[in-house]
Amino acid sequence: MIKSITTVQVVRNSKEFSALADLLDSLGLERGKNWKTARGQGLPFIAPMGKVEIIEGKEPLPADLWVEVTDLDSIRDLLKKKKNKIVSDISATGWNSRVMVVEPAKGVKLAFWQKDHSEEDAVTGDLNATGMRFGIVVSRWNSFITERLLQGALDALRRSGCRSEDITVVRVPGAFEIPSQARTLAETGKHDAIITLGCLIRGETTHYEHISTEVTRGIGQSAQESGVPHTYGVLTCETLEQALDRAGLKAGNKGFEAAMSAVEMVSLQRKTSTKKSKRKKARAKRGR
Ligand code: DLZ
Repeated sequence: MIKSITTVQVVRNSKEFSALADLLDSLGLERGKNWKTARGQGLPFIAPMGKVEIIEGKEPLPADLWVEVTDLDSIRDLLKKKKNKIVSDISATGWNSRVMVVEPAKGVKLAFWQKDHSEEDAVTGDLNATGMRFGIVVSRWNSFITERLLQGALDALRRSGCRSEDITVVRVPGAFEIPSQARTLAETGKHDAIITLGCLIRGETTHYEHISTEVTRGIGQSAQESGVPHTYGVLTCETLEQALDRAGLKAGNKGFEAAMSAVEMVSLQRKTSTKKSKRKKARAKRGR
């Protein structure tokens, strides 16, 4: 049974190694376990989806590594900011996509590509947070976990282009207090989305079921009644170990994920909301 397939990209020296690692980091790929011997080093990056493609014929292939993205223009902005060498700028392919080739290390060419949106494509949110404003409600209970969630969320927002001054962080005592504060922030009309972060651990909380149900219900209700997207980064775990895994160890960082979902939801809401609801929002803003 196959467990995984790895595409290897060899670079010439440790400087190029770091340059490529920085690039993949900045694109948000998850780092795997690195290795180092007297003869070299390796660092895997885990993509959300991988495939091995066999090709035959005369189709031009300007790179060995092909990275499919959801927002090619934002990737170009990011790569330019990081002073990566763009070998060929965004251009249309003959197969309903756009492609751009970069060379982060000599001879290492990466092609970034995005499928053209066809009429039947579903409407989806983009992951570009430029110009968006976020409120983050984070609880202090189990702060060694929730602070990691907060760092993950801030990291996600900044990497997506959100300015620090457009992020408001509010701390509450425990998870139980998250919904009311989330609603208060949502009702100010100053935030495009609210990100909620907390950590409930069953073993430490006698009323675990009651609190977690109430917190989840309250956050959902605040989202529905305010019309402001809320995302859920409240961990509900059996043990501390499980919580640690979800706050940056084995199972990623749920704060990062909640923040990315918030960016996507704001973008989606902007694309799908009616003129009437946009006018209502603008009126609320003027009245604040
Ligand atoms: C009281 C309590 C307990 C026992 N456990 C947790 C927990 O695991 N995670 C959490 O965020 N908060 C906990 N709390 C605090 C409550 O959420 C709330 O802050 C207090 O009961 C005060 O209203």
